[in-house]
Amino acid sequence: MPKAEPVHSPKNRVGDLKIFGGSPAFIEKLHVGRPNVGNSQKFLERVNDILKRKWLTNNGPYVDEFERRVVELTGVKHCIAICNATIALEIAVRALGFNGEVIVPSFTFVATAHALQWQEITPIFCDVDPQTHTIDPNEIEKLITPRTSGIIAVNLWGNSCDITKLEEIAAQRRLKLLFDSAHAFGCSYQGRMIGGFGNAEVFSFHATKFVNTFEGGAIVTNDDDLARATRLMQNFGFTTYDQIACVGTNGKMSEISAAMGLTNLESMDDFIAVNRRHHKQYEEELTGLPGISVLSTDEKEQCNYQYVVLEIDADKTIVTRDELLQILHHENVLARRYFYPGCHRMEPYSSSQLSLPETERISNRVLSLPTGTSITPADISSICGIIRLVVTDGGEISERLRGETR
Ligand code: T4K
Repeated sequence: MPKAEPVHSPKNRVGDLKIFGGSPAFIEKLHVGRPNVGNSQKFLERVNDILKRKWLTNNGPYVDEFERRVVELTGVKHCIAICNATIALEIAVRALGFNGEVIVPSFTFVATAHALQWQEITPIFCDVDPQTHTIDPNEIEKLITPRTSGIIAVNLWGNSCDITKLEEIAAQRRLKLLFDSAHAFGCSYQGRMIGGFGNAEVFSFHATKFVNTFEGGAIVTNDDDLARATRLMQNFGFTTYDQIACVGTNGKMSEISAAMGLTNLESMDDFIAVNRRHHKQYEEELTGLPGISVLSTDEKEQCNYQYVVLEIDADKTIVTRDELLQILHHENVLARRYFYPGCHRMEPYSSSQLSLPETERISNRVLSLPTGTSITPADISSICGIIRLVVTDGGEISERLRGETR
């Protein structure tokens, strides 16, 4: 597909916006989560090798090598490659013996909650910290009941949770602790790579993640017994050709996915460098705009910078987050309001009428913006130009938008 190029019609006035009759800023749509692809030649060589070997899946050599690379990169003892992170969460939940109730943040992708509910374990939704958007440890204690068996904490956007506090709570209350680190591959906490905390962690290598295996995920753990159990469960429970040790599923990663993963891992540093530059550019170009901030990362830690998260305080911008989203979509900038409205407000979980003030506040003000190797600095300047115009002329824009829908 041809690269999205800005149309040469600068957005100087409100009337230049597509929503009010101007031409769109981009001819092609700009996506959040456009896949990064490393050296495609190298990938195709691997694919040819796979075809020659005629070993396509079931723990082949590429999956082995991919697991070893993840172990090297994270410093964790075991990596079990899985077909996607949702199944990885489900397997980890089962292998850890979670049952009854498990405490999870509501502000996460719905797969975190589904991995529990799918196994008839009740997710108990917890509020999040306004700075990091991760589970608030101070809220957890209130939610623990005799039925609580564990916590799934999410290292959302690659920002780590307060892991020290979570490990303390888990130890004191004898709860299992699983990290959904779908966003946090390549990130660190207090200088240690994410992956080795709690009882286990789960990564996602979905196409939209900065390192992708098309679809893919992994369970990582330092616990030998847990590693053995998850490896069995990921392959129907087979110990040998015809011996079954436990209930299992098919969570295997295919060789072609592992080949993609290995290829992309070779470019991982470049992907991070690009993401980091983009993140910085967004921060710089949007700095000082009233009501607009880019969620920051801890500069002392390693980060993959794969999400650029904008926070919009509508009291100051006048234009709401959803109006800005609508305007950006008209300009072909497909920003996303991840993870609106919070799991506790989503259909399968919304019956409780639970109120989680921070989750509700944050999920009404965040937007994820395009980044990654498909986006250029010029694209970012154009996107920031639109946001600047919208905020600067917020009064006029909101009046026109609201007038038109009256
Ligand atoms: N835990 C957390 C905290 C998660 O965020 C996720 C997944 C999981 C667990 C489960 O991981 P997996 O089971 O998926 O491994 C996307 C991803 O599908 C999902 O992996 C991700 N989190 C979630 C945050 O985002 P959608 O609904 O946004 O996908 P979609 O198809 O709308 O794609 C997003 C954008 O990327 C679109 O603008 C199109 C573009 N895109 C997408 C794909 C797949 C491309 O340009 N090319 C592509 O191949 O969920």
